[in-house]
Amino acid sequence: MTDIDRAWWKEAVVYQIYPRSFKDSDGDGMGDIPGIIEKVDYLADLGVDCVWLNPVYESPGVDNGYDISDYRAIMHEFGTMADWEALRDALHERGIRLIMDLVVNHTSDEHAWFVDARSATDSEHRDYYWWREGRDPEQTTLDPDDYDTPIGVDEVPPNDWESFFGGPAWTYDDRTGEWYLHLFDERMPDLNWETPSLREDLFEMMEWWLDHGIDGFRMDVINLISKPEGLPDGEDPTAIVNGSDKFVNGPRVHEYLSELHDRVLAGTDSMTVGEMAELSIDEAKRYVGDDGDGMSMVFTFDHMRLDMTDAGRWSHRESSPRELKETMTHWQEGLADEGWNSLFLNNHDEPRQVSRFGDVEQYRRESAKLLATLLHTLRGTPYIYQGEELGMTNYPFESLDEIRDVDTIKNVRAAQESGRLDESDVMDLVRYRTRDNARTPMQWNDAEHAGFTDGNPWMPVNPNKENINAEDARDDPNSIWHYYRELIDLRSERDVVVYGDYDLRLRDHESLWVYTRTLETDDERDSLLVVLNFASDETAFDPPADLAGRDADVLVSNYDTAVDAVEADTLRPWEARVYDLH
Ligand code: TEU
Repeated sequence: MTDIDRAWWKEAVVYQIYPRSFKDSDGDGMGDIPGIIEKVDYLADLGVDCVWLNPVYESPGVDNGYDISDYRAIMHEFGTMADWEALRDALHERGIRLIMDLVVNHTSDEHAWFVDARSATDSEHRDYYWWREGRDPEQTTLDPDDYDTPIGVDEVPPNDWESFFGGPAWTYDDRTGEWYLHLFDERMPDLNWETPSLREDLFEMMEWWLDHGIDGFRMDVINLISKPEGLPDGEDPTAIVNGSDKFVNGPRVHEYLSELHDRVLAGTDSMTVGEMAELSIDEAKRYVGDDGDGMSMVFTFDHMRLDMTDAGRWSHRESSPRELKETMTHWQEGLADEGWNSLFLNNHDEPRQVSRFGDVEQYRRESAKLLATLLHTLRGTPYIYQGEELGMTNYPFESLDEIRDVDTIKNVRAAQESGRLDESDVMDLVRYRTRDNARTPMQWNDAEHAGFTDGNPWMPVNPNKENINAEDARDDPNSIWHYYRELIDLRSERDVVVYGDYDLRLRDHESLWVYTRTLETDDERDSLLVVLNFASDETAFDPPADLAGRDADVLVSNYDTAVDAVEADTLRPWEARVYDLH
């Protein structure tokens, strides 16, 4: 018997908006908040329940807004605080909630706190960041030539940690002769959560946004905020970046997040989703479990690493549908009894899902619909990344000159310099992996810039906007867009889709992903069977014995399918079926 522990954020479908690339209202080629307001009816028609808005705060734009210089101001290219309030109201009027991106592992180096901190070793905000003296190269295995230090400064950093964006995680600041930590770009210094007044300033900022009527936060790299005593060198050569064995899920992270929850979120109906790479099930339960830190759910990334070798993101290996099934099933089963999964296959940091996991050449529409069926019938909260509902694809980049993403530019340069990446492989890998695949403008129609802007877009529009765009999709009843609507409607109509137990069947099948969702409450037993053919070939489906012959009808399918029972059948390429079991 399933006791239903209801929550709005479990029942919701969340739509992620990357504001730079969603809709430009003033012709400067950059998306903005008034542009989003123009599209709130589009979101309401799609049927989503919540918007996750990527950062719109004041920022110099080193990392497209993840480098915040003022947490309480809107970046002027995106509009004003009045525009933001109008967007909030427009969404709420349509029953759509709004969660904001919370970036509190680091700030921009232009934030007033860092400007003050770097001015003097005894400045008021010095301890808001991580400052340390360098080390004598002789005392380490580090090579001074690997670091940019002024002539006469014969030092290496305080430890050997590396940045996610390539290169060292420390930069020498000659104003005070010390090094500061940045796990991302050198213009994004890490905040030191050990400083109580910093935590208080951050909690007050979060309360300020909740008082402005938001419904929760997506918490950027939130499991990096605690760094270990002494900042020791990394010890795990297989770590995703050197040192991440030390700073991921650090010693005080749960203390900090519990304090944050008790101080800011307790007693509110807000939702929090923590972005957490490198997470185990047990560690996840410490964040989202019954005795955890009070977070609603987490973004985990095991399934985003399957096509990488041990060399990390800037590598590529072929992964299989079975690996994806096993990895996502691990999390379905791992959080079945406590905690809650987020469900996504792309976002602003990842390639487009139909290009990565589907068959964009032969079966783009069918495979996009199959991936949508998976994300909207697993147990957890589905996240739709802007354009996914159209089956938008990766962009055909020809040259590194077209790339704007700091992560791609710096990592590819570091890989080339270290010889890890041959010149001949660079563009294939960049085309496959770059975050810019997700940041090309939303394709509204087949006009010159896909209806995104009347100006020159900051990123090139995908030429396939000719046949992949919202206007055509909405006019085509068989489009991917209408299929998403069907899935979203199914979720709102049937509790079993949200709360039903997940039970994987045909576990060893290489290309079929078959599972039931079952919800037994005091007054009903509801069961669905989901059958997905992750292949560009026909695949025989032999139902599990206990389901063979069971009366059923097909609620949703990406082909015309009419059956009245669960029977052996041949599934067509990328065929997806959701059976209602009677
Ligand atoms: O991403 C965190 C994270 O894991 C990324 O650094 C990822 O490793 C990188 O994007 C390459 O895959 C969050 C935000 O989603 C990302 O957009 C920011 O660049 C990053 O944090 C720093 O704030």
